[in-house]
Amino acid sequence: MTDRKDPAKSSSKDPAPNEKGAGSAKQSMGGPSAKPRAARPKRSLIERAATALGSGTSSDDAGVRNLAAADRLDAKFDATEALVAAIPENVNKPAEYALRGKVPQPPQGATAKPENLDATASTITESNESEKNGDKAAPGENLNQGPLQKHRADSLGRALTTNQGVPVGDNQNSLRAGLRGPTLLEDFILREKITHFDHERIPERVVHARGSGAHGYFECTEDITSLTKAAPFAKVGKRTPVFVRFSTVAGERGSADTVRDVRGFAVKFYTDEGNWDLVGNNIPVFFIQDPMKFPDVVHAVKPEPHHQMPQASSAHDTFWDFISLMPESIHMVMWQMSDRAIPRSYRTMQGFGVHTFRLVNSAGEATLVKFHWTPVLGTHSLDWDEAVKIAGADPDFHRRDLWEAIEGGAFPEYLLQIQTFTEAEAEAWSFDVLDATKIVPEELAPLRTVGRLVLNRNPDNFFAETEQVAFCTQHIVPGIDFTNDPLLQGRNFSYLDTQLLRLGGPNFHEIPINAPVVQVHNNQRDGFHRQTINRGRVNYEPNSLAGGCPFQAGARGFASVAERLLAQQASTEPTKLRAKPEKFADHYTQARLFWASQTPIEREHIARAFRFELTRVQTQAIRERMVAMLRNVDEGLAARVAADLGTPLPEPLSMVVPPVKAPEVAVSPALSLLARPGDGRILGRRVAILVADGVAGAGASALYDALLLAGAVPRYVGQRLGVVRTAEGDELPVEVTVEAAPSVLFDAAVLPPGAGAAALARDGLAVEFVQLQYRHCKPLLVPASAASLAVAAGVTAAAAAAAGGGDDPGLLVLPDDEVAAAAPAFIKAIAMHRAWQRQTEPPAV
Ligand code: HDE
Repeated sequence: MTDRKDPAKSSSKDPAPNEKGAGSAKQSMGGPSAKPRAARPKRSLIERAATALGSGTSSDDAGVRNLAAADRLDAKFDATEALVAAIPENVNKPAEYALRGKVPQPPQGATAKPENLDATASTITESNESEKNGDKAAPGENLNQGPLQKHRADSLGRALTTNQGVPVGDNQNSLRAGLRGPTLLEDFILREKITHFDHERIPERVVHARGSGAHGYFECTEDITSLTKAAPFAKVGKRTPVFVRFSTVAGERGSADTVRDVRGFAVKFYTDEGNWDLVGNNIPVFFIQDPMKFPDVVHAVKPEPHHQMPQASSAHDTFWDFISLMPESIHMVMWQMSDRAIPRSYRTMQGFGVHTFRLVNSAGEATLVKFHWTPVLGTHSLDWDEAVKIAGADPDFHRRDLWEAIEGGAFPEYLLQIQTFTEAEAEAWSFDVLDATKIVPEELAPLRTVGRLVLNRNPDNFFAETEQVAFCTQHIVPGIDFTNDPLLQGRNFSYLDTQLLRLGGPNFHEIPINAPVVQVHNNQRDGFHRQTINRGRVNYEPNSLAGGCPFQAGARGFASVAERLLAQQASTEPTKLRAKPEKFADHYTQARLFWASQTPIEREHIARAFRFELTRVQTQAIRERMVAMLRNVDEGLAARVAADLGTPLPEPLSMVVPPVKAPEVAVSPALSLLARPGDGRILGRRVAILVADGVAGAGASALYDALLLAGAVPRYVGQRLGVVRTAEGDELPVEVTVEAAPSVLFDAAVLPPGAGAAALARDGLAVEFVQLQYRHCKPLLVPASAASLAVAAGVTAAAAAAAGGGDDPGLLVLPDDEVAAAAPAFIKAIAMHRAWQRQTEPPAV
């Protein structure tokens, strides 16, 4: 056991006393040695037997039992006396006070070891085992922790039972008084089943209700122990289990995945020093600067309260009314109108911790930090027209993509990158790092890769895991700390509060997906749905009746960074106030930086997104106010949106302070979505190979195999399920149809080589399939023999390319005999994601 006075001397990491062969309380574990006990009066046999029946022996003879119990109670009594005496006083009390101006360090709690484990037992009858009771508590162990295995249920070979374990004989008929008689209230089996069903739902999350989760691990890849002592970074190569939940923000639990919205990227690290939740988004800034405004921004974006429309969309009056009155939101809104808000996949979007946090090393030194998750497959998004159509064709598009990628072994992977900077550096910048509407440009603090996140296991049960997982920003571990970002401070209150209601009380940490993998020991007790059966009579600290356990961890425990708050304040500033610092008042500099850093096609998409959203707004004055706000970001953008809305250019909105004259960074290429094309692999990309009778089977199947080998998901797409006859006289299976799996569900397409194209050119659905592949700028492989289908779809560029013209890198027009060998070039085009250069306004097809 550790020395209370010098915890640093401890060789053991686990604060639990070694109970195996428990020593005497007189050999106190760091506490002063026990004083000799005063003689005590013997209790009468009757007195002792009253509490001891059945204890210690299972003899049927009451006399034998009573005698055994009496001896054991005596021993318990003696051991308790010794244990309590081993802690003669609370020696740690002085360490709670700053005496003579010296701030104390919390010491480890005083503990003593019982000479007999009965001393801390709730009851000496605990050794009476049964099939239900099992063995008594293992000393120092909370068996609720550890792998999820013990919580999984599998019904192979089992009969149906009620929740009480009673076998259910008939699961088809309720109990009736006669064949045509009324159903009986007595039918407890029916009532239990229906009641449980009626209570199956819990309140959905107020925001981020729609989500998908996966298990995996975080692996530390760089030694940053000089920056942080946080458990996941303890050693290069160390793996920490994680559960990740991706989500949309505005929509309800059953809403579509591909709506224009911010995405949640929440990671729960089950570290060996407790759970750390990094609850981030796929956009590095937020709408507001103060938690006071969170209910307002969420109310504004949610369906309007009178008619509950629109679902999962910001394209309505209340959202833009609010935003146009909240210039601090403009930076976030620029990101939200960009393609970042319509990701291709959870596997191809970034994640950000958003707030500035602190890393703390073992010497207690703190460094400011921003967290970034970067997908190794690159950042890729959908086209807006495509996103809208996917919402109908497959509302589970992102959920399915994540699930299938993991099932198929294409494990999603992200790098953890950090930006670190000192308080002095932050002080010198023109923006405030405590303002969640601002980024720290990479030019000022470069990204450093420190680890990787791999998602390699789908959950067994959506509700038990993905729905019940409870992320909380205040779940941090030693080595990580907060800053005074007011939004973060507000979140630290809000997340606990929300889980209490959503998960029905204060024991949500015991739900298997939320339970840490390390031991949990404290004196919190009771409450709805309590799972842990705590042994003993002690539920307070300090105590001596349980040998001081569980004890305060002292230097090994979490300690907040000792920040000098007053030093940051002007001497005239009141200590308690409601106001924001001056740098928070600059709302436009970074919105301009974002705009300046976008490529032309990204700018085009942003302008169109503003047009779409504001066209849906019904109130002209709100549209105008938004355009007036955009004038402060970019005159060209404002003029374009005004023209598209058919509205004259209004006066710019007034600004609280002018934008920074010479900002540290004017253009940051890293802010472009296209700056991270990925590692060239096409894992999980869905590729349609259109087929019809007469298709050249050899070419089609060679491509199919090559795509499969590259980790993509090729599918033979036809008009009807079944088979098509190939030109060679074989058969190819039709796996999906153009009706059930329309174009928008595929990243690329191959038109059928051989004689198949003619039939498809007469099928409106097949023609539309090709047309939308083209409109959405997806790679298209067009064998010369399929030119008729391309032309029917209006893809005249294919004809041009066939004739030797055209410079569309996504359009591969080839002689039929080159199709089979075209796989590498086609895969390269798919890895490029989209041939945006093809896009015209309005769309050419
Ligand atoms: Fe959240 N947020 N939030 N948020 N948030 C919730 O917690 C809240 C904010 C984020 O997959 C809720 O369990 C307040 C920023 C994610 O389960 C709730 C404020 C960022 C998730 C809540 C913010 C986020 C949530 C709803 C302003 C990006 C989903 C249900 C002070 C860094 C986590 C729940 C999951 C969920 C409150 C602002 C991200 C109500 C009060 C900024 C990814 O507690």
